[in-house]
Order: sequence, then structure tokens, then C-alpha cells
Amino acid sequence: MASSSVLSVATQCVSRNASSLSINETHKGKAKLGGSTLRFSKSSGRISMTVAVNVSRFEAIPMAPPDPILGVSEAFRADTSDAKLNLGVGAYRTEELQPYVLNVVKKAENLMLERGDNKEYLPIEGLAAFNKATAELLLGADNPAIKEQRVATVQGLSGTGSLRLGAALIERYFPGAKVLISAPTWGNHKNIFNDARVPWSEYRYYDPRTVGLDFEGMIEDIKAAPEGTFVLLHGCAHNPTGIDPTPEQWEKIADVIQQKNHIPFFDVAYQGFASGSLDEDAASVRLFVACGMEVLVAQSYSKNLGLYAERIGAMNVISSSSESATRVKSQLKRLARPMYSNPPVHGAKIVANVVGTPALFDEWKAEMEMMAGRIKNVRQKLYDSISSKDKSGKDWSFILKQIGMFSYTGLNKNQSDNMTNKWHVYMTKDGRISLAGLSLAKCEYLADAIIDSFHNVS
Ligand code: KET
Repeated sequence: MASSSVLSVATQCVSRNASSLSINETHKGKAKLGGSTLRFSKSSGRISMTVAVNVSRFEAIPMAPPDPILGVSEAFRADTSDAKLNLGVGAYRTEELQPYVLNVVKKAENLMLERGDNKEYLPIEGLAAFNKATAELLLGADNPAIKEQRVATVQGLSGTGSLRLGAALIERYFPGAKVLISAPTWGNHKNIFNDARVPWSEYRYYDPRTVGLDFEGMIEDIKAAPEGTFVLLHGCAHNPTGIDPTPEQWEKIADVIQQKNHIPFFDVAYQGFASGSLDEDAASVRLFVACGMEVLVAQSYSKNLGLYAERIGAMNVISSSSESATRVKSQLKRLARPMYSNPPVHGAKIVANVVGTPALFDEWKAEMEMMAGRIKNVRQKLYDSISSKDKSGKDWSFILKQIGMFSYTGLNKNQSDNMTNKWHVYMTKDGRISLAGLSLAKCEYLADAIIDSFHNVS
């Protein structure tokens, strides 16, 4: 009886402040008090009361910093200035600074609608027609590695997902092996290998004194790495520097990697975008394969077909025998299945249709040349504007020597901040600007912003 009255006092006390109160016949009760929940129960004459305070179970999870590249687009969207310019992410824009859907993509999509293509699951390794097309595009259809069935190709979630799959293969089958990556590199490379628990370190690449390639340093660092190191190489249009080795330098790099028994891992995100030619931009990969090396290659169709949001790419492993290629492919599938099960079909069909239909393939090449050409034009105009406006005598010719979507301006973090805060020019803090997001009309404005930031901010 005494305990019952305590329960009654407790319930009265709670009910005065509680928004809801309920006690059932088993003498269990619950009350809401502010944001907290009180639970009480009576058993064998004792009352127990617990308070579930409304503290999130996720309290210990800290706020993540914005992504250094994609976070720039978020900041750009929030800026209300008319002058604003998004040179952060590497995404192609028209001269009117609008996103561009390639005509060949629209045509390929129409073909899919006309055929009434279904939405069945793809196999784990992706669309067969895509896998064939993508390996042929990379290596050339008559490459002996393809003829001898030494290429294991698995459709991936664009370049990033394909790199991640390659990293997972390294983690599982080359325990302790390290990846050497260029200094600097695309920021996400480090995240990819970190999350896959693959250790990495850097090789010298960019020389700020010459604003060019530190070739000697690169070779020394590759030579110094323990045998069997994976060496991550940008197939063309190195991101962020826009500086690629010459064909002679590529040969030397291939020699050293082969002598040291290293394994080259190519990231090919810009095939066709550096020179405008698909074949020329794949020359580095083809050279390594022709030397008889086993090579990993991640491919992306985000840029060259403008399929950013379709997440279409591939992971290729070129092996020395068809048997090992078959085994590697089976393991890539095994890694993919619990990660994302099987890849999306839409982008794969677009690529397969474009590459597999001669008229569309030719049209694609023309559109790619057009895109690469527009970037070259703004590159030239930016250089002309800066060099005629800047009277300091500084040599800006590096802008013309760099290739691909980006220019690595040499602006430091403070100067890059000034570009954004004062001039509303959004760019990554490493001084990279995406020329694909620049128009001829905005070159003079950008030149003023760069000159001001370079000379007036330390
Ligand atoms: N590799 C490189 C070198 C690269 O620049 C990118 C994208 C990717 C791979 C991956 O792209 P995907 O869309 O996953 O196929 N770079 C641009 C976009 C980004 O950061 O995600 C960029 O550097 O702006």
C-alpha cells in the first residue's frame, strides 16, 4: 500500500508537468516531460523510475568539414552576387556558363526509349556491351591484351567508385602494399585509399620553381619505393596541375616502374579532354600495356561524355594471362556485391550506344573536340588578358603549357580566399581553377581578380 501511494505521488508530480501520461494495469507507466521520457514500473512492491534524457546517440559524431571541391559548389550556390563565377568543380559549361548535355547522349537516350529498354538488374560486373566498349576505347580494339582475353573489366560507379574497387582489391590481395601518389593529386585519391585502408605516400611531381614537372624527383621517388608498390598515375590531364609528362618521359617512367616490379594504377578521368583525341589521351596506358606490364586502370565518363550524375566508369585489370584475368574479375565482382550489388544501367547503355554506333561515335568525337577546343580558347584568352594587364613582368606562360580542364595558378590559400571573398570567384584553396567553368566574356574579369590576388595578398 505504501509503495502504491509513492507511485501515486510520483504520477501526480509528473502529471502536473507532463504532456502525456499513461499507466496500464501491469503498473508500468510512461510520461513525457519536456523533451525527456520518464518510465516507471512497480514490481514486487518497489518502484523504479528511469529518465531517458533526450541526448542523441550520435552526440560523439563531430561535424565533417566541407569537401574541398564539391563544398565549393555549395558555397557558390549561396552567393547572391551577379559577378560570381564557379571555377571549383571540374564540370564543363557552355560559353553561356550553362551545363551541357551532349547531343550524342540525347540521341542514345532516345534509342533506349524507342527500344523500350527495361530496368532489370545488371549482372554484378555490369553491362557486357559497355565493358567491351570501354576496354576497347581505352586500349584500342585490336590491342593484343583484349584479343588474348587478358583484360578483366568491371563496370564501376564512375571514376571514384572504380578507384575504390581497385583499392579494395589491393587491400584484400596485397596486404601491406603501399600506393604512391603524386604530390599534389586530386584530393579524393587520399580519401579513397584511406577508407580502403591502403597505406599511401607521395612522389614528387610538381615543381613550383619551374611551375612544371619535377621529373627527376618523380623518378627518384618511384625508384626508392619498395618493390611491388602500386604507382598511381594520371593517364592524361593531371589534376590539379594540368602538367603531363612528355612521351619520352612516359617511357622512362614505364622503364623504372617495370624494373622495380611496381604495379601501375592509372586514373583515366579525362580521356579525350586533354588533346581532344581519345587515342592520344590513352597513349600512356597503352605504352605500359605494350611493355608487357600488368596494369590497373580506373575510367570515368563524367567529363568526356558529360555523364557526371550517371556514375558510369570502369575498373580494368590488364593481366599477363587470361586465367588470372578471369580470377581477378571474379574477385572484383565479389568485392562489388556487398558494396553496391550491381551498377546502374542508364549510363552504361548510353556509352555502349555511343561507342557502338559508328555515326554516334563520330559525332561524339566532334563534340569532344568542340568542348576541348572551347577550353583551349578560354585558356588562351585568359593568358592574353593577364599578360597584357599585368605590368610586373611576371611570366604567366605556364597557363598555356598546362592542359586539360584546369589551370594551377600558383595562388596560395590567402590569395584564393581573396579571389572568392572579394571577387566572388569560387575555386579550390590549392589555387586550381576549372577553365571548363569559364567563358571568353569573363576572362578579363578573372584576369583582374588573379592579378589583384597575386600582387596584393601575401
Ligand atoms: N579522377 C580524377 C583525376 C578526377 O579529377 C575526378 C573528378 C575523378 C577521378 C572522379 O570523377 P567521377 O565523377 O567519380 O568519375 N574530379 C572532379 C570532380 C570531383 O572532385 O569529384 C574535380 O576534380 O573537380
